[in-house]
Amino acid sequence: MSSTPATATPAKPLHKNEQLKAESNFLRGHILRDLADHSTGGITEESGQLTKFHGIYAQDDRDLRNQRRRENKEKAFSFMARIRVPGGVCTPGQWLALDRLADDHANGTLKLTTRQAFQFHGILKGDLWRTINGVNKALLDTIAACGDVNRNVMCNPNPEQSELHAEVYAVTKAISEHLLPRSRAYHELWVGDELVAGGEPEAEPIYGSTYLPRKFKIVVAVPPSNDVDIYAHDLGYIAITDASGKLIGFNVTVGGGLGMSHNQIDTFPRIADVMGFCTVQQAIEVAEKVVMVQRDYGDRTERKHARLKYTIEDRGLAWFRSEVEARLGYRLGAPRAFKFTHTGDRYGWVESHDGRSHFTLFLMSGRVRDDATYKLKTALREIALAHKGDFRLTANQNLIIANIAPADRPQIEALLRKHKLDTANDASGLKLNAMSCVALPTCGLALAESERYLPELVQILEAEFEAAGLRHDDVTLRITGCPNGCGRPYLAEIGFVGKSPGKYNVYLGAAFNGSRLNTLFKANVPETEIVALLSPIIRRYATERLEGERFGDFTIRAGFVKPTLTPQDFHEAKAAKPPAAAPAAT
Ligand code: SRM
Ligand code: SF4
Repeated sequence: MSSTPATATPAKPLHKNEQLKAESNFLRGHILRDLADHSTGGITEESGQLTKFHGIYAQDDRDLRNQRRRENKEKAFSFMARIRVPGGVCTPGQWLALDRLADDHANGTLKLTTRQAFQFHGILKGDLWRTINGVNKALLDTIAACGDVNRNVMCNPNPEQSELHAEVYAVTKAISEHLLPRSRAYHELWVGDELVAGGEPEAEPIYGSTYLPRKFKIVVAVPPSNDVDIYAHDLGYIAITDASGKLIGFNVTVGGGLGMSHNQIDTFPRIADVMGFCTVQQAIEVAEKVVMVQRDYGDRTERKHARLKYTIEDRGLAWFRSEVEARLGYRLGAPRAFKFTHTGDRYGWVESHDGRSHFTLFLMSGRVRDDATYKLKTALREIALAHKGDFRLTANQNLIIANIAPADRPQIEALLRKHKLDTANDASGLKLNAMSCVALPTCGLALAESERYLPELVQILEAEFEAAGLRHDDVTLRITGCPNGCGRPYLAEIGFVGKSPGKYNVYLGAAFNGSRLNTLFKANVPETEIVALLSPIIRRYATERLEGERFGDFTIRAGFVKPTLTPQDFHEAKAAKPPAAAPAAT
């Protein structure tokens, strides 16, 4: 097994990040030097690229940018840290530790992400070490939560099917562990007291010294729930069970991804393909080989073209499968039948067959904070103090208070009542299926508001649904502040993608079960025109829909948008344009 990527001579020069990674001494670079530099609250661009591999993003408060510029001050730098939580499972003790760290060193909020992770925002440079060290003391970490490596591995958190979940979760954890970078840099920098030595020879048997061309994401879905949005990810596993409900293996999906750039036709969201079937025992090596093929063939010259979806799009699924199979030394099986019915979460109480109870709670944008109107963080802290089971972060930014023993349920119920969380799920079908990305003020890439606009957006649209008699209809609504797709807007029945302040591209027509992308309905829509644009469609849906017809399906049947935005459409659009440069790494 080679430890360095076997790339042929590239037609284009490698992206500068490739050299940075190669010369970083396995992700150390000058991070330590930059952290010790008290003359600035930031770090260098190079260190900013490397800290991502440690789960840390350099950011600045964009609300303050203009003022700071006027005052001739440097940007209001701070850091975001993403905490890896494989499968989204954490203990009440870990929740409490993060709750405290958020108050002590970050902006006092906890953010549950669309990939079952936590984020802290607003950590000042001087507090970074204590924060990351504190995370590790809570037996969590931020390793590889970002960067050109495999990230947090997600899985369906459903505690109802507890035995199946335990099996699926075990595979999820094992894949996650197997694909972690082997470099000791993270531990030297953030965990141990010793300074970075860097003298020990190291190797990255899976990644090589330049890691992957780009980020890599893996999820495990358990039908009929597609809560993890399997088609949006580089590599996915669809759990297949026998007649008795026992896990027998997985359909393997590859090549999903959502990020795109406005007005760049060569970048596009892509639905993953089902590549084959593997047994439970084969799942880890399949992940390893898929990652290695992408390591060797992914485009290292153009980061916007470096995700696995483009490797597969350019070379074809058959080629990709045969590369993976050649490295495995065996053929993958034929995919088995499966059916997804929905992407969202199922709210409220459920009981598993062992008598334990689980409560799924809607959290707007996954943000946990205390503010003047409501003290959600305090409420969840009190629950964590009392709770003896575990917490599950969902792929929809929600929270499951899971595994409550029968004797403990009255106490949790009382706390939910006390904090009015027992009624938090009595919201409209639109709200309960709504997600946003973070966007302003922390995200450096945001073109428009997202998390801060979602409550208003939900309010104005749910009024329309309610007026049409559709308050309890589940319709997926997702918004992002830019086209990168962090809130998976291209898989929403109604998707908003930020174009510029106050303006959004509006997408319609995705499948409720996450199996079909939506299509651009109208570009550059000002916030003030959203209701006028969508209200007639909502009203027609109420009166013209067929029995059981979903909103996304209706918008297609009624002719508001074309059926789907498939890779084929992009091929055709591309064919109409002069050919793009050939992929470089072969
Ligand atoms: Fe994302 C970059 C937030 C899920 C596609 N994403 C970012 C950054 C780090 C901005 C940056 O690079 O400077 C955002 C930090 C904002 C902040 O202030 O916190 C950010 N992404 C998020 C989160 C927190 C959104 C949320 O509100 O939950 C999600 C964290 C997930 C996690 O725990 O790991 C998040 N990002 C996603 C998803 C959804 C998913 O994976 O299910 C996508 C689309 C799927 C995909 O990867 O294709 C996504 N994020 C991106 C991209 C576009 C990647 C691409 O292939 O083009 C970027 C930009 C980039 O990588 O250059 C990005
Ligand atoms: Fe930032 Fe864009 Fe992701 Fe939103 S979608 S968090 S604006 S990168």
